[in-house]
Amino acid sequence: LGGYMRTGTGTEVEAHPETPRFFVTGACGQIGQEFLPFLRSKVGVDNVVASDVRTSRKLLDSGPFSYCDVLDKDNMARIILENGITHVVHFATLLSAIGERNPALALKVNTHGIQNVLDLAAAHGLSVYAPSTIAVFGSSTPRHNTPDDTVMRPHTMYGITKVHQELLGQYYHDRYGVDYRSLRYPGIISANAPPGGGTTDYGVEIFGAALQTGHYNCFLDSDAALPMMYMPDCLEATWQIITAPRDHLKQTTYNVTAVSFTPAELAEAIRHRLPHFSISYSPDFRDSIAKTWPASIDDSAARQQWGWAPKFDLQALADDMLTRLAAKYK
Ligand code: AKB
Repeated sequence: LGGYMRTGTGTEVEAHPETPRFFVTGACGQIGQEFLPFLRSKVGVDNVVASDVRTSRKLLDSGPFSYCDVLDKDNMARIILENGITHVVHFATLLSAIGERNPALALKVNTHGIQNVLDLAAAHGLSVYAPSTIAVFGSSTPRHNTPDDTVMRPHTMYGITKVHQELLGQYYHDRYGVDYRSLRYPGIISANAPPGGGTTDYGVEIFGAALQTGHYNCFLDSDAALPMMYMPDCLEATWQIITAPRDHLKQTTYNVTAVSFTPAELAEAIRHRLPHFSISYSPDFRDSIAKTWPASIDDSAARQQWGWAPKFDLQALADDMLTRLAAKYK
């Protein structure tokens, strides 16, 4: 990563003549809106061009922004070339639940978006980070401690497009030498970013409901165990894979996780702080999706090869969420 490549296994950075310049797609989305300020704090505001098909005053005031529909390759090429971009962070995607509501759009945006990014990366020597997801797995995948390399036969359009992304990223890496890197995100929980239309959104919604009404009606069943991660860990993991020395990486895509829990276990962790909190269950189509995903995943390769180590367990995550949201609602 040019001037920001981590040296050895440490987190220090070394100088490089070429200043890395980042282009972030989907900057208004769940991960994008938090990764953007995090990345700018690492590499400098002006070295990151944010993009999306929507924007906000806050985003426009925070640094460089360009309108970009990831389906429009020519516009993407223009932004990349005019800004001397060296790295693309590609977040623009339709998640699992929203993707099932509009599979045709999910197929188009998710597959053409990554193809455009990878084509431009091959043509202009760019590095690419694009997250994958636990949704690449399906009901024929081992459900517990799911390894990196295993059966990938997903049941959602989102999962299918992310298998396509993983294979395409590997192909462009092998065939054209594109430095393509990816993490399979579990459910991501954040006190700042609203959930983005996924199956794991209950893990964010539950905290707002707990503080505002003391009750949450969950769209997953009580026993729907899923791998999860708190946003600060997600930001760190993403930065670490982007900056990992290339020769440490033995694969293009890695499982990463922090904790696995069920809605009932999360409710219990909330009750440590809010003893009167109650939960009921009205499972919908998202519960059927969750039941085809791993209950836990094995991220030992990430831990061994580039030093991944999450900081937040279930109780630490719940406590921090409640503290932050309580301050926000004051
Ligand atoms: C979703 O629920 O669709 C996402 C994911 C696990 O990729 N949060």
